[in-house]
Formats: sequence, structure tokens, C-alpha cells
Amino acid sequence: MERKTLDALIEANGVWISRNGLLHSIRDFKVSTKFIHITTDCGKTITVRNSRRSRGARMLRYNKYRKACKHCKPSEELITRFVKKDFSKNRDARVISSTSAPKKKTKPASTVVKSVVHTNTGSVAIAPTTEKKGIKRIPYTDSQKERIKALLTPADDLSFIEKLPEFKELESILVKKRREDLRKMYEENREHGLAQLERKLSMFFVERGFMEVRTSILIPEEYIERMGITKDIPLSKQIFRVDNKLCLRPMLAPGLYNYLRKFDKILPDPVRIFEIGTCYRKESDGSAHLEEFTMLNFCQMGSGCNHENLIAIIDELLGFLGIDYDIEGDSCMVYGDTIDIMHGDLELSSAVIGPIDMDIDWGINKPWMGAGFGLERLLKVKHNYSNIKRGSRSETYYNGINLNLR
Ligand code: ATP
Ligand code: 9UC
Ligand code: MG
Repeated sequence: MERKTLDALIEANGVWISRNGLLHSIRDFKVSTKFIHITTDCGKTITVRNSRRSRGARMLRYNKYRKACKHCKPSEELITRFVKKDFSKNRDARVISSTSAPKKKTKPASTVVKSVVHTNTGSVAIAPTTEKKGIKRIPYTDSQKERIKALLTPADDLSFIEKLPEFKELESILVKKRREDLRKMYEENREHGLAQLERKLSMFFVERGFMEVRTSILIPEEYIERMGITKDIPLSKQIFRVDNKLCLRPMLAPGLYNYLRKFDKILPDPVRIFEIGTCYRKESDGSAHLEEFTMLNFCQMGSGCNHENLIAIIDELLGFLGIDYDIEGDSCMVYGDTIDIMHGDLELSSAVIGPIDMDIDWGINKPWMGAGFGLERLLKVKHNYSNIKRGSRSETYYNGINLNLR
């Protein structure tokens, strides 16, 4: 049975579950060609893609929420309709995988489904449950499970195996498969996924009139403060400091500010530039965060800097990459209001429409817009990697394949 579209789910439920698990009642919603514009009773406006597979659609198919929004005050009737509805029969078989990185600050515990059937992330049925058909209790130890998970790729499907083999046997089957995968890559393509994505993105933006720039990775620490990242802001504690006055850049924005200021006097309006490069942040959270990651930041200064044009570029970009997304409003310490581009619970990008107060400190006095994307997150989504490390700079994985293959 075909899954319901998001607009049908909204129509049927009359509620919206936000990223932090709050249940809002819907005052009004409009459906355009691709998007749904929702207004909640508490006055929030949300624009989401009308997709069957988005986070919003998934949340509405389940009957879980963390708590009701105290400003919306959804009626008992509305809540009961949402909680009691019987979508279970036509719910798709996919479950939220425990390996798919619930965003730790927002994901309500109540939505995490415990049983992990084989998911498209390549995890095998290593679940503490026996309720579903096809899930076998697996006698492996924890470290053996870890080893199997590391060797699996999203293409593997072990769910059809009636009885899983002894650990050693399964391990050796998978090792053999991974060695074959690598030999095939060597024969056929030989491109590193991250490098290839950088080249594709670079072409995409150059073709659309953006000039590519490369700025330093080692930057003055003063730039961090000038970006408004003062000691009291969490990102400040995430900076890798080098010597006295230098640090590794945590973002591309300072370099882009400097370029735009210089190009403003030289290039015709609007000025469009972008950079792709490594950024560094001290992180403690696992499967969606790296301490060394690759950012794409494109931006435009001068005329045409508005929401519609910004979303149009992002939509074309993600269409080009074949990645689904939702748009959510958010706010951050550095820029104030941001537009977050989400794939499920994973933030792919934060985008900003200037001007903002900080511009003065960078000698900028024109409208601008820009967005920063994490390339490893794009790879994670595109290849269904269980962990962001699979597509990153690494000596442990090559294009998602674990290299411990003795
Ligand atoms: P998050 O809230 O997920 O930590 P963020 O809002 O701090 O991300 P931004 O400063 O908005 O991140 O950076 C722009 C983009 O860079 C993010 O949307 C994400 O795709 C990517 N990104 C940020 N931090 C990391 C990281 N530690 N590892 C991988 N990608 C990252
Ligand atoms: C920039 C100044 C234009 C960050 C990134 C994501 C932010 C995206 C938006 C942006 C560059 C600066 C001007 C563009 N992770 N920010 N300007 O936190 O920086 O694009 O900044 O015209 O003045
Ligand atoms: Mg962000």
C-alpha cells in the first residue's frame, strides 16, 4: 500500500510535530506545487516539502509525541484522533534505526522505535526484540556485532537468511565481499566519494555564475570573535586553537566576508561566490558530527537576495544530488534566524538572509544571502551510510568500506 502524502497526513491529523517533539494544532495550511505552508495555533509558520518520506510525514504516521504545545493547547479530541488512529496496517516497514543518529538535542525519546530490522542503513537485525517475523536472536557478543556492523554496507541484506552462520563464517563472507568491492572500485571508477562530490558541487556553482574561492584553513582567532562567537557561545569552546593567535577555521564565513568586501568594488552586481573546504570543530556527538568535515558555503551579495531565490538554488542543488529535504526555521547564536535544510532529523544546511548587524564589522553594507552545507552529511544521506565517518577523510573507511579486512 502506497504511503500517504504529507498533505493527506496533515489533513487527516490536524496536528504537526515539531523537531523537539512538541505537538502543535494546525490553524491553517496551504499546499503549493512542491511545498506545504503550515501555520500552527501558536503562530509558528513552517514550510515543508510535500514528501511522503520527510521527517514530518514519518512523525505523523506514528502516534507518538513528547508533549503538547502549551501555546497551541490542542484539544483532547485532536490529540486522541492523532494517538488512536490506526495507520499501523498501512505503515511502511521502515523503522527508525537506532543507528540513524537521532539528533541528540531535539529527538524525543518517545519516537525512537527500539527494534531495528534490517534498515536501509545496512544494519543487520541486531535488535533486542523477538516480536517481528524474520528477526533472529543472534548469539554474537557485543564486539562481534560491532565487527559485523562495521563490515556491512547499505547494500547488504541479511534479513532473508533463516539462520545466521557462526560469527567467523559471516565475518569471512563479508570480508571477502568488501575486498571484491574495493577491487571493483579500483577497476571501474577510482574516485573518492568526497573528492568527487567536491568536484560536482564546484561545477554546479561555477556553471550558475558563482566564482570559486579558496581561503586559509589556519585563520586568526580574532575572526572568531568578529563572527560574534564570544566566550559565552558554545561554538567558542569547540575551536581548535593553534599557538597564540591562530586557530583552525570552524566555518567558511569569515573568508567569504573578506572576499565579498573586496569583490564588491570590482565585480558587477550581484556578486556570487562559494568555497568548499575543510573545517574543524571539537565535537562530542557521534554519528552526525566529525571534528574534521567539509563545508560548502555559497553566497550572493547585492540584488536578488531573498528567500525565494535562496530556496530556488538550494532546491536545484538538492534535486541535482537527488536528496529529499524539508525547510525549517531555526535560530542560531551567530546569525540570529536561520533557515535549516533538513533530511529527516539530520541538518544538511543552515542558510541565512542578510543583512545582519555583524556585517558592519566586516565592512559589508549590502543585502546578502548564503548557505553552508556539510558534504559528509550529504554523502551519508546519498549512500545511506550508517555513520558519517564512512564518507569522511579517513584511513578506516574508503568510500564507505571498512579497511580492516585481514
Ligand atoms: P549541528 O547543529 O548539526 O551541530 P550546526 O548548526 O552547528 O550543526 P552550521 O554551523 O549550521 O552547523 O554548519 C553548516 C553545516 O555544516 C551543517 O548544516 C552541517 O551540514 C555541517 N556541519 C556542521 N558541523 C558539522 C560537523 N561537526 N560534522 C559534519 N558536518 C557538520
Ligand atoms: C557570508 C557574509 C555573505 C556558518 C555556516 C553556515 C552559514 C551560512 C550562512 C554565510 C557567508 C558572509 C556575506 C556570505 N556554517 N552564512 N556578506 O555558520 O558560517 O553564507 O556566510 O555578503 O556579507
Ligand atoms: Mg546550523
